Amino acid sequence: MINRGLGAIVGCISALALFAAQPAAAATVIGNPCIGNTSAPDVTILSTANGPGNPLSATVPSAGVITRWTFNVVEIPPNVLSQTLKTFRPTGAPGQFQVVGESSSASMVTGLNTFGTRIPVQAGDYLGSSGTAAGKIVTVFCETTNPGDRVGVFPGNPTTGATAAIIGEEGELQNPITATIEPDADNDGFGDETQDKCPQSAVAQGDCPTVTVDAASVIKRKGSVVVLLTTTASAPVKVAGTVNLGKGKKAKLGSKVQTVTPGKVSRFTLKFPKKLKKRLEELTRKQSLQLRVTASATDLIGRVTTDKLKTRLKGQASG
Ligand SMILES: [Ca+2]
Ligand SMILES: [Ca+2]
Repeated sequence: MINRGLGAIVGCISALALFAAQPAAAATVIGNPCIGNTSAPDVTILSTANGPGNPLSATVPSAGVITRWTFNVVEIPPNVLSQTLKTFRPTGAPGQFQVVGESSSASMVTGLNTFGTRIPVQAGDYLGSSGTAAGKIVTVFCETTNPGDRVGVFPGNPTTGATAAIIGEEGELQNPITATIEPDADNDGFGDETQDKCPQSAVAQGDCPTVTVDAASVIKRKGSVVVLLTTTASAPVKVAGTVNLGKGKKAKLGSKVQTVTPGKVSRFTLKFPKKLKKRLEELTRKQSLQLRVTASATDLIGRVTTDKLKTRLKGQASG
C-alpha cells in the first residue's frame, strides 16, 4: 500500500542491534531503535506493534512526559530532511486517532539523532512520525523483515488536534523512533527527572519555593495565648512555646498544625498546661514569666523554617 519510493535514501539492512540499555531509572524508553532505511511520500505513520525480539513497548505504558526522542536513519539525501515525532490517542472509532502532541520539526543527520522535547502523554498513546524534504511530505521508516513490526498509515500530515483514520496497517515496517518518558507526579507537563526541579508542586518548575514564617504578635488571655502569624507560601505550620517555671521546671505549650495561606493572618492558640496556670496563680501581678514561642513552617520538600518571639505572662495572684 505504501509507495516505497526510496528516493535519495538508500535501502539498507535493518538493525535492532544498536539500542543500548538505559541505566535503571524511573524513566521509561519506548518505541523502536530500528534504522530508517526507506521512505514514502505524502504519508504519516504510527507504530502499532513491535515484533518479538524488541523489549520496548510500542505504546505508552503509563502517563508522563516525553522529554527526549531519538531517530535513527541510515543516510540523508542531499536536500535537508526533517522529521517530527507525533503522539496519537485512539478515539474509540476503529482505526481513528487524534494527534495529541508533536515535537518541533527536527533536521536529521546520518546515524542516531537525539532531541529534547516536552510532550505530555497518557497510557495507551501511540508514537508516530512524519517528515519533510524539499518542502514535501517525506516520511522515513524502517523495513525490518520482522512481521511483528507493524505501522498504521495516515494520508498526508495530520497535525495536533486533528482526528485522522489510518488507511491501512502493514507488517515488516517500523517507525525509527524511541521516546523517553519521565514521570510527571504533579501533572504540570514537565518531566519530573530533567525538566521539573519541583515535582511536588504543579505551580513551580524551578526550585521549590521556600517558605518564610513571620510570627507577628501574641494576644494574651486568661488560660491561653493566641499567636498571629503569616507565611510567604502555603505551608503547614506548628507553633510551640516554653515557659521556665523556676527550680528547673518547664511548661511546654503546643498548637495544632494548620495550613497557612499566604497573605492571610492565621491564629494559633496555645493553651496553658495546668502547672503553668498554677504557677501564674502563685505569682503577684507585678511578677511575670517569660514565654518563648517558635513557629515552624514546612515547605513542599520538607525544609523547615522558623520564627521566634518572646512575651511575658503576668502573675495572677489575687492577693
Ligand atoms: Ca512535573
Ligand atoms: Ca512542578
